[in-house]
Amino acid sequence: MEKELLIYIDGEYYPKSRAKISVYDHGLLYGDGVFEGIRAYSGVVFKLREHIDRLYRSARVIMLNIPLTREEMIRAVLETLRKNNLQDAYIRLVVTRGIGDLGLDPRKCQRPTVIIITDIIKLHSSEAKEKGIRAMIVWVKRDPVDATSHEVKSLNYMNSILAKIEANIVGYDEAICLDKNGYISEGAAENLFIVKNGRIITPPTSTGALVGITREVVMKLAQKIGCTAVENNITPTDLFTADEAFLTGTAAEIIPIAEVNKRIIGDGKPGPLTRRLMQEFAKILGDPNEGIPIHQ
Ligand code: PXG
Repeated sequence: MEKELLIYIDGEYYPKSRAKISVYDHGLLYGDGVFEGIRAYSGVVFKLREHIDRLYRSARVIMLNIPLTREEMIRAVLETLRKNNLQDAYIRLVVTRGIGDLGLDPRKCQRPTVIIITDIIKLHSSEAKEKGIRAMIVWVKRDPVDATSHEVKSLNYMNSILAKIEANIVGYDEAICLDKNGYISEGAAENLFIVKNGRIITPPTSTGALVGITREVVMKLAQKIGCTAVENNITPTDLFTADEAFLTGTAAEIIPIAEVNKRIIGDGKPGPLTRRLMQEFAKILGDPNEGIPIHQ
């Protein structure tokens, strides 16, 4: 039998089939917790420190005291990868409010649950990267910044799941959410960019979008190749008439958008700037300066 992956739960390692938490955990009962999705490429955990910083920022907003220091958390992630002998991996870090009673009061939860899953990554189809995807602006509005917006990367993902369901039922590859003012916010689990007159534009996080790590990397890469990258409100019309459009995310990396609600973006093929950014992005993956090596 193939050796099972080991999962970290509260300092202990369990084989995948036996890695379980209580049904009284408020992460399950209320989506009360925070998480990160991270990747390792060729033995380097890409932007690990940035992900850890975002995790602790999310935790601060929901007043969750993570029982590990950032350095301990980094060591635990690396150790889990080493135990599983992984070089290229998808890493899911979850910190829940922990075990409580059936009421939602978080004060009943004594100790947060810390989970680190490291697994092989299921790649997006290469066809999506070569041809671009078909996306749909859905009726589900991105939760606003005075509610459960994705400014906090919480376990409460119903907003994104509803959006994804809408795209699924009509056969689109991805969903795009507007904010409550009608501006583009982001995809179900990706940030969105458009290219107009050689400039790249992404919506501000005041639309409820996540401060994506890939989003930051792409904005820096754009500047490096001499292209202006700005945050600005994007209307559906701006998106329909963009020269190019693409999505970014840890799992997605950079994915060109070929079509939105049946409007062809540009000439319907991945545009030159999108392709250039995809090339630049591929170059930094696995670079020890762009993350933390698993074996140090
Ligand atoms: N927006 C949202 C709402 C997200 O959940 C991104 C943007 C991109 O952020 P990063 O930091 O990854 O560049 C995300 C990413 C998956 C998956 O397996 C991805 C995410 C969450 C859950 C699953 O595709 N988040």
